[in-house]
Amino acid sequence: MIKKILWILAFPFLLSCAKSVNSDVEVYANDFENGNLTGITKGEIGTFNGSKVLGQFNNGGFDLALNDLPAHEMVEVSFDLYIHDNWDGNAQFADNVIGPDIWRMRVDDQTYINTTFSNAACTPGFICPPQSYPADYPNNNQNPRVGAEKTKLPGVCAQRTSPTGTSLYKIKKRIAHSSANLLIQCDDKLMQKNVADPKCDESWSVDNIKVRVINLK
Ligand SMILES: [Ca+2]
Ligand SMILES: [Ca+2]
Repeated sequence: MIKKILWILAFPFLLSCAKSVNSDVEVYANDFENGNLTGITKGEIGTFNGSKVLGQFNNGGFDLALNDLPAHEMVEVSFDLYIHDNWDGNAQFADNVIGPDIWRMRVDDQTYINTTFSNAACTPGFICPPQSYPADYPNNNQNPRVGAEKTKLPGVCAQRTSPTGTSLYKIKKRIAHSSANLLIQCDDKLMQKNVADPKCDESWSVDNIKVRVINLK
């Protein structure tokens, strides 16, 4: 009888051992507070609003490579995306002097986000350029800051006033994926030809990157 009870108690554990991983496992989490750039190329640590972040970027970006992942069917990639200062969204007028301001995320060389953000102040009497997010660029026109989790956080550039400051977007993508290697790439194609220091006019950074691997069975 005792043997039977032990077997019943042990059975779920034997079943879980038969699986290669649990159903949902966090394999990467980085808030950048300790300066950890393992697996990241091209990125550097900055600060924003009292927190360490990856950035700020303008005509740049970062790669995050993860290897030796446990067996899985999906990955979930999530992070905070800060859009700093005067992004111009879909703006294409005046010979592309100020836009479009494109931001992209690719996973294993496949594009999952190819969008624009507008952080324009929308002052009466001035053109208020739309953004593509949460849809992709081109052919989508949303109001500035649609989909943002927070707006009017501080700006990053002391030399230039930014009435709209920084907008925070929560990015989360679940992707069918089974390879043991994962390459996440985020970059921008920011356009700002009419200022001496474009990075001071518009830039971006990320924080709290998390990657989970998921089995559906
Ligand atoms: Ca941080
Ligand atoms: Ca611009």
